[in-house]
Amino acid sequence: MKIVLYMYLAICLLVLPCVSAHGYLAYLGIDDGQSYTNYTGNVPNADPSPSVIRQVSDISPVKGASNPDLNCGLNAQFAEKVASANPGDLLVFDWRGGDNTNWPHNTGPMLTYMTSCGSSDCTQYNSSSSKWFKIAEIGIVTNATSNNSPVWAQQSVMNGAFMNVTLPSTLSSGNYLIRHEIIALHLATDLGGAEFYPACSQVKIGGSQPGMAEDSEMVLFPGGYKDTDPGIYDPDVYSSNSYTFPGPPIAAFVSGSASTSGSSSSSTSSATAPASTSSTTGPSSGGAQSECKLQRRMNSVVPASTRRSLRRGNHLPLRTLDRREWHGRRLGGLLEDVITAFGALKFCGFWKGS
Ligand SMILES: [Cu+2]
Repeated sequence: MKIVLYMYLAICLLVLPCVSAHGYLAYLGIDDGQSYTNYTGNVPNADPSPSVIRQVSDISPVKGASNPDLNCGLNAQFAEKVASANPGDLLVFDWRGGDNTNWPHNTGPMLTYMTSCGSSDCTQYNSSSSKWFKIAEIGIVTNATSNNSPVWAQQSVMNGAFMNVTLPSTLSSGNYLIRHEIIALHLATDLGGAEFYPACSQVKIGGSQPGMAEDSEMVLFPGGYKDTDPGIYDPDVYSSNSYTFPGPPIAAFVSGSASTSGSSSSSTSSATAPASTSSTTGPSSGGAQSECKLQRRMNSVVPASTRRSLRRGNHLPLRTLDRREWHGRRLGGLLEDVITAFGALKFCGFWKGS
């Protein structure tokens, strides 16, 4: 067993792809029902092109709930551009692994927050003391593709799906950062093991609606989470089908808007409303989770260049998944620890010297 581990480690360190066990937000799409605009994010640490997505310095996760990088990702930089969107538009988040393959993790929730940039256009807005409100969250779902067994929604992202979130239909106009976050919990059985992947996008919301979060519904990042939160330090993550989301509740005005958009879908967009409703997560997930949708079949307005194949038949029940992947997870966790330790020893010098 140890021999296998060392061999795997050696191969891993020599052949860099194992670095891609993390990832980043590669694209943000905005679908208004008539047209689809796809914004490209910058590969972490690459020479940046103008984007609406704030570039991070590495595909690695943010570790620790009090880490300043919990705000917008590792060493996040201001982005040059601002996306235009309107209340009720569909946000389409396309997460990728570092080598541009599928997102590598399948355990843990996905959450979406927003904060106002005030009167500025967000391109120079420092959000470290800005208050964020939650507009969506999704965790364990039960649906037809999982044979009605509980499964993390993140599994579908690993399988190649986009993550869809509808902008609240009463969201007041103005300049906002959208903070979409994946929390990977495969190491969360240890305190501090959770991996945070926040990504911030700069948008300008049109219209003239009144919807805003209450002050009591808003949090700072860092500040909104604690390492000991049950949804962050989760010893039962492999044995339980229940999950407690970290952070504040979804702002009340959002769910108010959800029922409004349901009854007036014809006035918003006949193209997206049925599509997003049909991909909801089934009877057990009402309310808040219905705001947060996975795009399981390709929307016809998504350009062919951005379409990614959805692998079918890969939606295993949670417990089956646990058994099959437990060893892989333990190995992966150990590998991360070892690689981190090697990094601390300035591995390259160590390697050459030996
Ligand atoms: Cu990772």
